[in-house]
Amino acid sequence: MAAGEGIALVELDQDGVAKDFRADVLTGLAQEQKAVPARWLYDDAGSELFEEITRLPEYYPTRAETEILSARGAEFRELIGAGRAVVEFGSGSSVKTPLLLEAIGPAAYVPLDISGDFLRAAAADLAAKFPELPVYPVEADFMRKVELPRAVARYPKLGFFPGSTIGNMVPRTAVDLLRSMRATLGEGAKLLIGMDLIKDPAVLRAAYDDVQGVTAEFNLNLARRINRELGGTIPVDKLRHVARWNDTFARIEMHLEAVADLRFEVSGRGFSMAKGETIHTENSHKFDLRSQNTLLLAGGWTPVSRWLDSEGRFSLILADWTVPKGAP
Ligand code: AVJ
Repeated sequence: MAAGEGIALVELDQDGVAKDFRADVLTGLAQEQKAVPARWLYDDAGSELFEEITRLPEYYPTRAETEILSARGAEFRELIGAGRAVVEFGSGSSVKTPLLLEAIGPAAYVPLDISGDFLRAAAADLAAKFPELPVYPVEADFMRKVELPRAVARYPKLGFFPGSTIGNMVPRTAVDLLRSMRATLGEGAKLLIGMDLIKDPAVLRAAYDDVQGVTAEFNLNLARRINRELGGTIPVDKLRHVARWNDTFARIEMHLEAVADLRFEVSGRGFSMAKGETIHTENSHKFDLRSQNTLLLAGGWTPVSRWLDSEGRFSLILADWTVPKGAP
């Protein structure tokens, strides 16, 4: 069976995507600090490279979060309860999602993703693993309120947002997303969200600049994608992957740094970079326990429980839709 066969989906508008990519790149390269939104890292090649990253010895987040999901199933079941509709923000991981579903015994599973292809593949995968579980994939941009399928209207919801993907957003965007999730999930919902923790910057830098150079390839793939899809002439061999710890904003930043003065074109427009100048390609914010609470509360979610992996590197937080009443 083809991935997702029999699961109805609105087709993604590929022309629209290409236009958005061009607009984001042309705008971003014209800025004083060149920057391209991180979502464009994830074409097919980029998504495969990210999968490879999750298996690197230096990249601890995936292993740490998976450890929590495997070890704490009974507690999830107790605190979340059976019979919810699990709404996953993003297509779902073939490892993490089954661990959660196995633990809590949900009534339905609703993966949300902007990319129809990943969504179809993930939904088919899940449906095969859990033949009894109704799966309702929705192709949508979850940065805004999403209309959920009518079939899950009667169930209380559990939002699932693993991977510390929230950390890719600057705080004001993260808060917008948390509020959209609140609107999407509705009264009585809970949210299980992964957030990476602040730690020794050397450990963080290694996680984003591995010795095998896979993360470098992942970052450089963005320049290759620009050349491929937008008629670019970026000399990729003159760009260098850099992972920096920005302590003020508590985030790892990925940049592509020019190792010489460069001139190139994208979609017929000329750009230049002085040696040492960078294109900022991704932020990965890290948190301490209080900054996690503050971010969640600002987004309308009350933290109720938190789990760390055995080495204290990563956390999963359960939050509640109910906002505490109190003065002022
Ligand atoms: C998928 C966004 C969670 O920020 O750790 C990994 C992406 N970038 N290595 C992260 C990423 C470089 C990853 N997220």
